[in-house]
Amino acid sequence: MTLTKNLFLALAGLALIGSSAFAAQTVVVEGNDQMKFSVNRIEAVAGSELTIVLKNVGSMPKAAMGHNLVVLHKSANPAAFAQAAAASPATEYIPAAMKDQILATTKMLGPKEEDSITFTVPSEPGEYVYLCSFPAHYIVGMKGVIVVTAE
Ligand SMILES: [Cu+2]
Repeated sequence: MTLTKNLFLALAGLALIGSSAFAAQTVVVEGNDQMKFSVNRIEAVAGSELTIVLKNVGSMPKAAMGHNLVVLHKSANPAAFAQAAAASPATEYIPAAMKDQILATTKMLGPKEEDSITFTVPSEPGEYVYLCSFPAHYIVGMKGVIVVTAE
């Protein structure tokens, strides 16, 4: 996605703050060589539109330090998902058998790459975990939560 479009989305999000009927927000999350996300908690209103931009700001090669951002359904088991993901290198660490647990996911990113996802926040309030599914990254804490509140 281009910088211009990112700026547009950010401005559009700002302009819509306070208007719950058209609530939308864009959150930029960085992933780094220390296997951490820069944002670990995102608050969102049920049914609103959420854009997450993931930027890999590290410099290690993708094969050793790739990052993605996978948003899971509330009912998913993040630890089990991460474990299955680690055994799925052919699909960039997305376990085919658990695709139905995914709300949205970015591509697996190498250094200095970025990707974004836009999706409708679930209507059911609660905590929705997001994680990086690269092997071992979830275990060392490359995860966060989207806290969904009622409209
Ligand atoms: Cu990662």
